[in-house]
Amino acid sequence: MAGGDGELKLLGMWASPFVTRAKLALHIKGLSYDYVEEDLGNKSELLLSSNPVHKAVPVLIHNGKPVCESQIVVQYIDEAFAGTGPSLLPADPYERAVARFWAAYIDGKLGTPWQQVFRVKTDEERAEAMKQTFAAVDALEGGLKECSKGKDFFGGDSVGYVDVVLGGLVSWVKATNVLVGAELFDAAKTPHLAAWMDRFCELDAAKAVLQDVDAVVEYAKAVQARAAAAAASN
Ligand SMILES: N[C@@H](CCC(=O)N[C@@H](CS)C(=O)NCC(=O)O)C(=O)O
Repeated sequence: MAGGDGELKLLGMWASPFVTRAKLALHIKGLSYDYVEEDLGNKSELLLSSNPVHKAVPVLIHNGKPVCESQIVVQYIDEAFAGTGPSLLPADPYERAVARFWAAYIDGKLGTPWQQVFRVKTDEERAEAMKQTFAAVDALEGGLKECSKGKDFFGGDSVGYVDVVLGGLVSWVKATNVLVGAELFDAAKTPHLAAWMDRFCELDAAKAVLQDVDAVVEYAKAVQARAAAAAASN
């Protein structure tokens, strides 16, 4: 892997879908980097000083300078290493704007209710969160058609920015299917997204980087159990 453009260090946590985005982008660009696994219950001084605002992973440190927030990290990797590997963001400014729109949609409109599925306390709240999540998946099916123009990926013939942003979530999509008993990217309801996920998982970068789904399922169950125990003791 290339690494000639300075020192790259990624602060991460294995289960984080946001960290997975950064790993995917680095892999697709063919960049080598040092990976530091953080204990989010006992954050390192380096993490706290690199991301004092959010105190969250991922943080990419390039030649000593930290870049925070996964979508910004992916864009930074694409721009700072423009001459290395494939480009992620489209060259055309309008297409770039459309890609950024759908990337923002993924975290805002899809990610927000989806996270709630694991956090809410009642069955009614969970059903409402699932309803909103499925509505966002439906809209994203349209986003895939718009961005891909009928080709394999949001980026067209090859993976692009939105593919990396959504791709980071793939092991959590599969883990959600197991945990909730419903297919998030259902082949009957959202055939393009379902086919996209199968294709994405065949990429070398995905095989190298995506978390083991069973491990994510166990991790999610442990987080839920800790949250339930904390709520019961209050
Ligand atoms: N919007 C952020 C979200 C990052 C995030 O939520 N990271 C989690 C891990 S998945 C984290 O580090 N949380 C800090 C904590 O648990 O204290 C991004 O896209 O990078």
